[in-house]
Amino acid sequence: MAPGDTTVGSTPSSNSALIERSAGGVRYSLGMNYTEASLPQDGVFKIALHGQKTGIASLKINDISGGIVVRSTVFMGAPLEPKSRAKLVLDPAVSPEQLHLTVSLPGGAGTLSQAPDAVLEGAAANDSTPPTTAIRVESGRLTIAVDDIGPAGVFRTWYGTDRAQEGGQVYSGPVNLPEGTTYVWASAVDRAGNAQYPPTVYETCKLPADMDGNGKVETQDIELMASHLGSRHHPAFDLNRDHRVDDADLREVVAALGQRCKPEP
Ligand SMILES: [Ca+2]
Ligand SMILES: [Ca+2]
Repeated sequence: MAPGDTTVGSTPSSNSALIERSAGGVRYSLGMNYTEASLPQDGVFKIALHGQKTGIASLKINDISGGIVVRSTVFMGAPLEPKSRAKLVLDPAVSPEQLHLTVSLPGGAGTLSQAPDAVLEGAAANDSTPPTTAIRVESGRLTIAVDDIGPAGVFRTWYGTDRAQEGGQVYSGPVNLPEGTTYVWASAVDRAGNAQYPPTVYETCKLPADMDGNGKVETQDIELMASHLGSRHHPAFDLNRDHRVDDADLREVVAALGQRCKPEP
């Protein structure tokens, strides 16, 4: 997957990165949407993200002067996996546009070099308000309206039809939904890395065991549940709401096998 060519995404309910706390003078914060490093504008700093699990991680570098953020350099969606690394060398002699985040892929599968997706200054660098989305579905056609609050500007809008909100696609204009779609989520992220969470949800029926949102409970929903057994903090899969995803939740999907959505009047 090449940077800037990301076609699959997921909601930022968790961060796949852990920062290496090696550089003095840098204040780190590992947020839900992005990992942030705030630093004074002097000296050379090396920043490393350590992949904790498969997912995407965004990195925001804040240049601090007089206690305020004067510039943010934002790298969106570096693909990380367990044991992969993303590294960045910050040098005051190098302009932010020339910086590169180098992502080393696990198993010696090479590296990706990612240029910044945004270099923001002033009010845009201090934008901390995520955009909001509104979903409209008419005759199976999806339209997403994005309301961008704050000066940074929208970076990307995602949508998906799975209840787990993991199988996202980039939204670039009205699109026909797969036949039988009864569940749609949408989320947008701005150029400062602020992502809407939780996403906006549109559903035409209540069928929680329909994990892939296609309106029917089938074996593929059992398979989806089975692949998430043992995961925590996953409300879509925790059907009996006991804060665990285990055999009890799997049994609920099996018991619902064959059920179909009845569109609400
Ligand atoms: Ca299904
Ligand atoms: Ca459970």
